[in-house]
Amino acid sequence: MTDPKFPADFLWGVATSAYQIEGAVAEDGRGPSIWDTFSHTPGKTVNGDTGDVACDHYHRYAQDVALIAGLGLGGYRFSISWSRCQPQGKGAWNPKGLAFYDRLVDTLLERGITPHATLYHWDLPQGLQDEGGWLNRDTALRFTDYAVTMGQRLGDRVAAIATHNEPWCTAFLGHHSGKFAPGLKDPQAAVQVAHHLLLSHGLALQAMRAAGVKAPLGIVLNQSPVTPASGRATDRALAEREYALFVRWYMDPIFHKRYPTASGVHLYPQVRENDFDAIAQPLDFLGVNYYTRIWASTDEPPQPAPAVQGVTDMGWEVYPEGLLELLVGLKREYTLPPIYITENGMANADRLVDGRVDDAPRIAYMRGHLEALSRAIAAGVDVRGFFYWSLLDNYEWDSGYDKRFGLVHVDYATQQRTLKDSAHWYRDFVARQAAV
Ligand code: IFM
Repeated sequence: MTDPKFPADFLWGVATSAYQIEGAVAEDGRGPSIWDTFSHTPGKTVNGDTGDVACDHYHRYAQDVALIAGLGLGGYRFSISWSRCQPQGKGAWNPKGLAFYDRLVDTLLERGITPHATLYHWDLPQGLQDEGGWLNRDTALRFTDYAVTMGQRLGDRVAAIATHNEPWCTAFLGHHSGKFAPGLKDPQAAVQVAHHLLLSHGLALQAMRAAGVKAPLGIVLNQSPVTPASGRATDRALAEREYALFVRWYMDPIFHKRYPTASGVHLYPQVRENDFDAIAQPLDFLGVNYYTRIWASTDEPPQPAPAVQGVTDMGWEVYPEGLLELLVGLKREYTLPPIYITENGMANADRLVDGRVDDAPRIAYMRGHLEALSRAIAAGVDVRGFFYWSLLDNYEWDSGYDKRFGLVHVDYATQQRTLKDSAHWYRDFVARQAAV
């Protein structure tokens, strides 16, 4: 099989996030986050798993950076734990927490790996949650202060700073379905939280630029195309509504200074004058996380997606063409900045047998998505890099340690790391790209 061919300067990387890998939750002055509280609440996560130890990356970061270097990758996307740097989310800073990210960034640079930082990957300091969390508009101002401090500290050494990772998840899973921290179940709260997240993004971009932060600035959104289950008007209307809520809700305020309207969308947040002006800051890049498509069926029970290419261990349909459909659709609808695929990957029921993990389905998933991505680039979408999710098996939120997304297998009892077959495949694929 011939490889799809990517531009010579395309950035190949892997991604992680702080709470999912760092552990060391009570060390060196880190304050608690909403995920510490949530994961320690009985019944919220599979097996009651928490991120207390996770991959122990806080202590093993140099070994993990060496793994990335060994794979021949040029990029690493990580997130910063706000409460490690500013334990209460406002007020005093924690020198030891700040020093950890200095060390991480410097170690990456020594190894020739380009750091891409994300400021917020769902772990709000618990102190701010106690004052209302993202429902409190003031949190957007606290986030702006945090962004400026981190931007000034790291902005001369990282190649990108994203404000938020997947605000849909914080808003919807955190405040509507209640599956994620802080576990609220209030649809009106969810749209208000989404608005405050977007506002915080825009205010942070403005403030970081005003403070002279040098790194390119953007946001990371989880996105999917939506396929109506049939040609029926009801399914098509549902598909339009789902796309409005999942994709346009975050794109339209940034690119068009408004929330989308679609039939059946009836919840809107309170928006103050000038909020859209604040939100719609120019982006230096857009991060797109793609895993699967959404299937819109109004049948009762809803028809499942055909999933002819299988499903992952999360139960998500494998649908690589969706990445092409999504990107081409975005390009048609918005004036896009350069794009990075900041996450793409699959959970697989991996097993370590005699020192080897045979994860052929992951290799097929990666190959399929990279082919789709190369077609999107050929269609004119300006994509600059790809980060596989994730470097390591890690803490998959409410699914605990049950779901394995890593290129590298982690034995949580010993913290032993073992490259899976997919890691070898990715390393060879990237090497072949450089060789052509
Ligand atoms: O593990 C998550 C990550 O934190 C955000 N994007 C999706 C991944 C897989 O569920």
